[in-house]
Amino acid sequence: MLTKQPRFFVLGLVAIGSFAMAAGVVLTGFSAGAAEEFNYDEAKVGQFTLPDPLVMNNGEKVTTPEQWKEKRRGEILELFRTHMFGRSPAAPRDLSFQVTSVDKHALDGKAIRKEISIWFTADKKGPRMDLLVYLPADAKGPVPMFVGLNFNGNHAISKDPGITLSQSWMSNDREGVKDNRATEKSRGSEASRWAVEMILSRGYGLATAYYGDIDPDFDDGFKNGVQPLFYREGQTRPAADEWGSIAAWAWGLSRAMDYFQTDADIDAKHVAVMGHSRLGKTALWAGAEDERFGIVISNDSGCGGAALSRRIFGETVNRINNSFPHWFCANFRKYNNNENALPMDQHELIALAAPRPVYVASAEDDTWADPRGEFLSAKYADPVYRLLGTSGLGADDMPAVGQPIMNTIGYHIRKGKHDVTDYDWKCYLDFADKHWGKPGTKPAN
Ligand code: GTR
Repeated sequence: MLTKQPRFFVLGLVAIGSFAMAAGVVLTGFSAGAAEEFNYDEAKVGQFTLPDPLVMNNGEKVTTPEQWKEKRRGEILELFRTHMFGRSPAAPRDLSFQVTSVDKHALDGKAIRKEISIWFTADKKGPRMDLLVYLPADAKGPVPMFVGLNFNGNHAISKDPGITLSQSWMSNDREGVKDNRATEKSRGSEASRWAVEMILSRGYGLATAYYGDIDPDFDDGFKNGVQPLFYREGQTRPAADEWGSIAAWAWGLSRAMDYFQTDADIDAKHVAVMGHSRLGKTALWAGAEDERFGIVISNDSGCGGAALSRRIFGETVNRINNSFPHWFCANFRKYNNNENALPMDQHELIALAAPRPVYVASAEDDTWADPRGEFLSAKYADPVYRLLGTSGLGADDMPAVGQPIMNTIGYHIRKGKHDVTDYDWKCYLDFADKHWGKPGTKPAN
């Protein structure tokens, strides 16, 4: 048993694998002087000691599922709130939903498409999140779902001309965006990352919203986005332990879940939350904060997501806090070039999904996200999953490229770059089928 090995959390050097590649491609465009902000050399990873998820803050060992559920899980959640993502408010009392469109013959009759506006305040002043929902047209009952935020607006996930073009602020470097607003040219620009027809043909629904609806992704001192809706009198920005943008995006996913619970066409007990990259970090945090998500999926989430911070490989804490000062809470900056002082590490973020199925996916060429660090997080979450009576990850070594592991913790590394591909989606669908049973059949467990 891993938990009985005193040296378990002391990790040594790991061999230079196929993941250590030349930094050139990834680093293009990075500013001069950034040389110490990242590392691609396994030899420099050295030794580090991970916090043990099964030891309480007071040093007591966690030996029963009850201790995990009643004490330790809450402790770890608080560590991530205080030191990394920041604390988010509870669901607003005056949340409201308005179904703005329904088309029962979308995608050549294959789908029902709905659009729902979600307001966070009673007076319906912005910001507002627009949710796009696709359901298989032939569904016999409430549909299990995948939900995730998108980067370019709902209209970008498919060429479907019936999706309302987003009106929200968008970065001009996104395809088809002019003067910070989407144009018709951006329709379908993110379609390769959303296997809409595959998902529907497997009997699942898909829901998505534009992440910028919740909090535009730039550092404006938290003047826009949802944070100001919750400021105390006189407050002008979140306190050092209050929500940054990732926590806000995750909070938005929970508001989508609030909606699912009101929609009889949706099986809200079977909703998998999925996200890519910064939105993969977001999916992990959403799954940690909100146990209504039945499966949690991280696609290439890297630093601040699935990758262990203490490996200091690829993107580092210092680098991410400097590039994206608004993503995490201000307290996280204390750990810039100081990863070993973190009272937690990312394997414990994976463990916060326990005992629910969780899937971590990496890509071979995505060294910036540290595939090995992502795998090791999954591996070192395993003792928590085992304590809770599940099969955990059930693997000590990284699998070969294209050989997914599908236990209660799933993991794969596929060939290719930082992206979401049909291969990734096929694995997520297989994983959901395995744990929930194929839609329309009796659940497997
Ligand atoms: C990168 C960032 C990563 C990842 C990625 C993305 O610039 O360094 O942490 O989040 O963006 O979201 O695409």
